[in-house]
Amino acid sequence: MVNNLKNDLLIRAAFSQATERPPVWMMRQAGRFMKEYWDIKNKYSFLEMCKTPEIAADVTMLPIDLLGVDAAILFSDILVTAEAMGGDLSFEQGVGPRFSNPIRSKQDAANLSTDCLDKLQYVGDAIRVIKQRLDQQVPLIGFAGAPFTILSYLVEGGSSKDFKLTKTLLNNQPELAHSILQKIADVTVAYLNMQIEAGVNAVQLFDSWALALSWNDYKEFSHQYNNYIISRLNRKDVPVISFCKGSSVFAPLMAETKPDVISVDWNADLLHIKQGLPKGIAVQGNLDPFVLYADKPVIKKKILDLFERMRGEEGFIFNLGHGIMPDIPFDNVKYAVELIKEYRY
Ligand code: 1CP
Repeated sequence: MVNNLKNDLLIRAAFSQATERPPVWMMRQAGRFMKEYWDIKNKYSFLEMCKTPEIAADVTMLPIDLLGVDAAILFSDILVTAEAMGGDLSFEQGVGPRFSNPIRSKQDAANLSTDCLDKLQYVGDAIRVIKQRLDQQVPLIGFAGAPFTILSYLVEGGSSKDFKLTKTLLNNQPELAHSILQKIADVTVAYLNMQIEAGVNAVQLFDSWALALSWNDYKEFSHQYNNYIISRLNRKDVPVISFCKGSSVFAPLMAETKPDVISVDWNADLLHIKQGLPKGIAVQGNLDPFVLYADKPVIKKKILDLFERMRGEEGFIFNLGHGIMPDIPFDNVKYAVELIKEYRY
């Protein structure tokens, strides 16, 4: 494989090649559990941080400099595509993301733009600054939200506990749902290919809330769009990671979309999932992030148990089953990363 990375553990594992230990990075590693994040966040709004390449680069670099993880993930958010399409997005402290113009009618859907890549150029600019800062130390992961998860925010107008409005839309007006999902899928293809063009070394598709769906609804409203996206990426030597909460159940369908890696939530036995996948698909995961609240001997045992379980398997990337919570002690995260970096197969 041709890359100039000084540390390419993540890329090798993603392509199911042998590594001397599992590579480690953590979803939401560039975030609120770090004091240094708040030092920056207290000066700017979240969207200002995303849209100012130098600041996005500063935040992206925090977990590289302070934790020493094996990959950087672009500092941004999955909802920037929805904003570029016309969603009026804000992030309120303690409330989370909000769209003041939720999409509920045919007219709302018709108003969504797909010709909006120019509005996302700041992400390409951020990637170029980050790549310079990284100087090939570790790979940079780009990402986007998957259509169903983005749809849920657009329809609900923000986060949701039960996805009631989204599911009612899927049930009562499936054609309207499909028209929105298709628009999001088209924007996502262009957006991820722009990130690849700008220099990311891997991409992850986040379908965080897929677990809300039944098997049949997942197939109809999530899977086919993820397949549409993944099959249109200019992958070259850029591995594609497919993540959803619900991957314990949906992994066989996710595999049909031919990602290089499936990122698995914490419910399933990771070895069992891996052995059920076609050869050549790697797994990422799957420590319960709540373990990182525990005492260090417990953290150690749970990580080593996972590694023992996965021993001998090529194509394993350590990660959490979902993102780090903001109040997890930094010291525990650092401990986990150091433990993993000392481990040898
Ligand atoms: O107030 C603040 O300081 C902003 C908090 C914050 C941060 C640090 C948000 C708002 N987004 C982010 C960064 C972010 N979001 C990254 C950066 C890279 C990283 O460190 O991993 C990434 C990859 C995301 C992706 C994201 N945003 C997802 C998918 C991943 C997941 O955890 O499932 C989702 C669902 C979002 C929506 C979102 N944006 C922000 C919040 C607090 C949320 C979640 C709200 C909810 O639970 O519905």
